[in-house]
Amino acid sequence: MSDSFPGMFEKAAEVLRRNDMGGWTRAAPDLYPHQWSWDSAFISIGLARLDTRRAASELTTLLDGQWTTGKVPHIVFNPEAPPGSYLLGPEHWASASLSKNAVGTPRPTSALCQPPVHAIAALHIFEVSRGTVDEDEALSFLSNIYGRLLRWHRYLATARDPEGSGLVTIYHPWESGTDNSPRWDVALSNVRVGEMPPYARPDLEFVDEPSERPTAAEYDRFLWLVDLLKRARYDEVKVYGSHPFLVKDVLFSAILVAANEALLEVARLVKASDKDRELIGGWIDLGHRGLDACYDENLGLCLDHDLRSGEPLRVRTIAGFAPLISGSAGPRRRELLRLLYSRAFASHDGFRWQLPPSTSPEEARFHPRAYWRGPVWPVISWLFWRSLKLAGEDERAADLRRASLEQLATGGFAEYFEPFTGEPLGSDDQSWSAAVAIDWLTDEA
Ligand code: 9WN
Repeated sequence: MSDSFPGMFEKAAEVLRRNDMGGWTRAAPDLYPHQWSWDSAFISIGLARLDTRRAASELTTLLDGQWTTGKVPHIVFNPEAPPGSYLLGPEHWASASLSKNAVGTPRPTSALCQPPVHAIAALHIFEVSRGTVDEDEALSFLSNIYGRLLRWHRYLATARDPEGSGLVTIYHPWESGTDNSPRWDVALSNVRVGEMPPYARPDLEFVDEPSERPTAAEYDRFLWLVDLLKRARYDEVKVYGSHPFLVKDVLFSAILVAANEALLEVARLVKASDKDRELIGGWIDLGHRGLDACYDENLGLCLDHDLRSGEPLRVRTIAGFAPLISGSAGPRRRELLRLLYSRAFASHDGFRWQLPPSTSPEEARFHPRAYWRGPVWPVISWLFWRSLKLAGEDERAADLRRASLEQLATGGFAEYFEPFTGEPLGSDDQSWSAAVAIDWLTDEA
């Protein structure tokens, strides 16, 4: 265990224990009282260091909510959460009554999805158990979960990429996991909001200032997009034909490539068929090509594409470094790293730590406190750290890990951090922040 951050491991483990709902973990104590998809994947990465069996159940309880199409819903609801504690509860989504593809039991789900970190997490759980008494059990966990992960990735490769571009289409900024990023501003501005009943904002009760959360105009659009998906009864083909927000998301797509690399290794470990392995290998190649096609020479970044307007979404955010996450950067890797560590990103004057901000501080739409518009997210730092390590950039990876741990030691396990002051923002005791701290602390040992 790391000696440099005394007591931190225990504190992080305590956060996960307090947020443990018995087999699954709420994303945060008040602001997010349910099980979120990519949160759970990160949480299981941290849990693996505490208890591999419990880490495995984090993923399997989430996958119990998987739709028959293979989609893994972005929220699996907590039946015990007080009614109205989160704006869009299960009754609003009405997933099982609107779609025959949704599972209604044991816990209802939302109808969107989030970036597929799950195969990375499943492989991690196995790797942590390697050489211990739990190894056989972890291998049988992998064998059991493999089919579900394959179906999930197949859903993304087909329903979410009918063009065969290697890039995933999202229907809502919530699917990106970077909800309020300026990445979505232009595409959202083309969404005309229709009649909607008035609604309350429980999320604003759990943060210090409204500026830490999306604005009313943004929330109207978020809710309107959900209304439209409901009207289409969550039918993918109908949505693809009529939905006003259809965007190729490069960060989601890059995480899928990294997850497919992990899935390929899982396929090898569980002795899956050659056919399966070829299929996964094909998805990886296509993903690399898709990301390569989104590279913008002028900005030196990868750009999301709005399928409705046919235009790239030109704004400098963390998503632009997608090829680093997927390992698709090839000869551009050095350039991307130079930009990541330039004043336009992690080495901006006055930043407390050299960590990647969600939006470039040189963008007009940068805001150091606003949701996904500037602050630093520890889980995003973890994704970069993992990619740096895989690419053999050991020194940079070590620096990033240390800076992140200092940030968490100073501000606690907050949801996100102001990049200049290091002030913790959003929710306290966010599960995934505690989980990546645990992984970082154990990694040094
Ligand atoms: C909507 C739970 C989730 C994260 C997302 C983050 C935020 C939800 C919200 O919280 O999104 O899904 O209500 O703002 O943006 O990445 O998974 O932690």
